[in-house]
Amino acid sequence: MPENYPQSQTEQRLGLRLPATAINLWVGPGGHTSALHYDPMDGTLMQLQGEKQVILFPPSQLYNLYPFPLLNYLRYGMKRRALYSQVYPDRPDFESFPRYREALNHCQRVVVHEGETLFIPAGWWHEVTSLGAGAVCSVNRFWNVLPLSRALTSWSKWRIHLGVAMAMPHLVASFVEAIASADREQALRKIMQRL
Ligand SMILES: O=C(O)CCC(=O)C(=O)O
Repeated sequence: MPENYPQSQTEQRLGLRLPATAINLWVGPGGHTSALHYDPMDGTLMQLQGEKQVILFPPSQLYNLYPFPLLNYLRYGMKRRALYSQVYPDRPDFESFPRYREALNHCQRVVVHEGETLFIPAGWWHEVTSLGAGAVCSVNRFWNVLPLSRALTSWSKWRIHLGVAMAMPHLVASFVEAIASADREQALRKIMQRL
């Protein structure tokens, strides 16, 4: 790990060694919600100011949470990704998504307070809501899944790699279109933001 990439004590204790991304800063008002999704990497969410409620479901509930279909990658590229659920936990539509009732039997809710770090293992679904009225601030970062056997046997992870491969034709077409467009720079930036 580079020297300028300090690891918190919690991350050390968890045995996280190989960062997969830089640190992301999340600042927003109370009431903001990051929609129910999972990440194909291990994640740590460190709370710097205010509190966040996190609703969690284990990877076993993948299909009870109705992820967007993989075929979306062919049609929309990286726009409607299969790591997002179609269910809104605070107003579930049981008629359209009946298996969500079963997922609720596996649901866990935690509140992350200032100074605390939540470890979210790869494949675990989470919806994150900032609590209170003031500004809420946290940082997260992602870690490569170790040991390798854990990564290789995770279907949640494989289906995302598969999706990215399926998005390639759409992505190439978008690049070609952007390069040919009048506002090339902005069009290219828009594509990069989605990756
Ligand atoms: O804090 C948030 O709103 C989202 C964080 C998140 O999704 C994560 O840490 O993986």
